[in-house]
Amino acid sequence: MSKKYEGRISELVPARLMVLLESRVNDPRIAGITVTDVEVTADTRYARVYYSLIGDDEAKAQAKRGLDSAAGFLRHELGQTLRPSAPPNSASFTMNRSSAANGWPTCSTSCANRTQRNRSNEMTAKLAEAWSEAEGLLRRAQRILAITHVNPDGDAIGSVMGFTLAMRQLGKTVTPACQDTPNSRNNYITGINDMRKEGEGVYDLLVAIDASDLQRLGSVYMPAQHARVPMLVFDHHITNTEFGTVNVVEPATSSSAEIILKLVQRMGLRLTSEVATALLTGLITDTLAFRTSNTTADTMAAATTLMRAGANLIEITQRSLVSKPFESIKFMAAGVLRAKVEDEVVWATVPKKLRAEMEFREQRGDAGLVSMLAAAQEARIAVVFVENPDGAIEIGFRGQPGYDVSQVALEFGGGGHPAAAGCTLPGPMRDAVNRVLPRLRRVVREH
Ligand SMILES: [Mn+2]
Repeated sequence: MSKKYEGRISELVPARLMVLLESRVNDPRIAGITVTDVEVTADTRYARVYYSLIGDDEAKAQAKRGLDSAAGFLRHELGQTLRPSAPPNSASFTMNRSSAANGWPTCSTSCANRTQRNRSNEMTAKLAEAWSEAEGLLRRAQRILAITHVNPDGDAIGSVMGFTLAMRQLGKTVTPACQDTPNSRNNYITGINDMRKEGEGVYDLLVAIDASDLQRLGSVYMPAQHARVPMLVFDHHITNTEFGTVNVVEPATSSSAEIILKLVQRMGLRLTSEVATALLTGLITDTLAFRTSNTTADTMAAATTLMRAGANLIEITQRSLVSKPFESIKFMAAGVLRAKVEDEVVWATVPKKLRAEMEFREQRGDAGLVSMLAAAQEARIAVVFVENPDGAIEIGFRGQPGYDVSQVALEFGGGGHPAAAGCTLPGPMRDAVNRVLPRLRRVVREH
């Protein structure tokens, strides 16, 4: 499974570019091009895009002009995804129009398979190298800012706190940070009150945990201050854009917490019951208590290790997953009543005013509605559209085994896992629904 995932990650940045070209640039001159590969220099200042095009010289000349005029826009948009190590104005994006990639479409199947296999071996070697570079960066660092993603879930909080508590054993100053306040249900995690909401300060290493792209770090990441500080990424999202200086990305792993456990073991740190409690929270919430398809034998082994170290499975499951305020149960029930099943897609919209009507204090999120709807036997995919206070529509997807919703989320600028993903679109609600539902119906139809 991991080989399949590894092969796919390296296709995600080209995929993101293709989406930008098709849905945002909208220039007929570049309609026929296919982005085949993107190389980004280690300092991320230069990107070289390989593309192929079937057509005569005139069509190629037209495409060249189209790409030249779109380069500024693409550079900006990609900069939102990749981390610029210099202020955006001085970042450079080079469209490579060499014929290097022109032969690819005529490549035979065996050639394509060979490319895939080489890529897979390269990825394994790359990951091993990333792990040892990560360890080196951490050992050398003295002041670490550990950032997790906006609207943090249990894995975000558990893995960033597990990391923080473990690295402090080495005498380092570690500051955990997240743009948004963690849910109070996670208050049993030691040190959670140390979490800061901004990234101001002098740091010699940034560590991004459980975030698939730079934007997910929200306002904690401050380009003016942080762009020249090395960044280490630990993540398990298949849609990770590898925006760090060093990227430890393992999409076949259940949770970022499982990756942080490996880090603790590799670095010979003590697995205290506080560290184990934080990390087991990540495992439990990202697998919905070992029920989702990302749960592997390795996940269960990791859970055993964490329990032996003193983490209480029953209490953590109860507090981080099962128990919730009664008002949130009522809110979810109201959402369920609004849901419909059409063409094997179960979907519901949650307008802003529903929160007020149900006296639901939380301003964001779906209170678990999409996971509940995903239980519908009549549907293959579940989707919930939540209108945020600012009018943006936050969309959560769940797919049954074999249905990949991460690709759909990615196409709409989001990300996630094959079985659970999300994205945010501009409002109004009706526009977001009209864009997303037909795409999901196609996933079901083409399955
Ligand atoms: Mn996670």
